[in-house]
Amino acid sequence: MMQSVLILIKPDGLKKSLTGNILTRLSETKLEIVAAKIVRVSRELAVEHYKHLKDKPFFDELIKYLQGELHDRRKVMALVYWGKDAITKCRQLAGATNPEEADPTSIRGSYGRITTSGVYENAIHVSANEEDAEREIKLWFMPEEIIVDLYPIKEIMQEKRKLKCWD
Ligand code: DAT
Ligand code: MG
Repeated sequence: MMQSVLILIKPDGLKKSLTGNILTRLSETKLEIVAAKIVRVSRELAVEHYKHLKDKPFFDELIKYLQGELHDRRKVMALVYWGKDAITKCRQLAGATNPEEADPTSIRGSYGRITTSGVYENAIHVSANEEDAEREIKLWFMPEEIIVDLYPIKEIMQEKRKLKCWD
């Protein structure tokens, strides 16, 4: 089944200079990258992304982690991969959520750790299923930032909207 999936290289992955290694591992899937960017993560974006975990005791630390406050790297790399069984392939390569339980050859098994305060630093986010993928891709990307039409769009006219452009 053709699927799209949101991948985030989290602040620990960036701080540890793992971007290249992680992208190399993901390239084993032969999936196509259809969107990519570096994002400064607002609290609102982080809370919306992880809203299914808002009642967990680790939620506040998790939000700080995604925002880069634990690593002094206030950015993540966001990508959309597209292709056959994209979610299954990327989840498999990423490994289990808990990096100590992840297959040691997986991305999280290789590069993740649990901090002394109990945060799972697992280097990478991968959407868990098609419903999550659609919600997350729409949260992190505008339609024009993705080079293929993944989901239906509508066009709206917006006047008096302030835009930054090159001088
Ligand atoms: P996944 O990232 O594998 O989809 P998830 O959506 O259940 O897993 O959790 C999102 C993130 O929250 C996960 O990458 C790390 C953190 N997390 C999950 N369970 C945790 C726990 N028991 N203790 C600490 N952090 C946890
Ligand atoms: Mg998840």
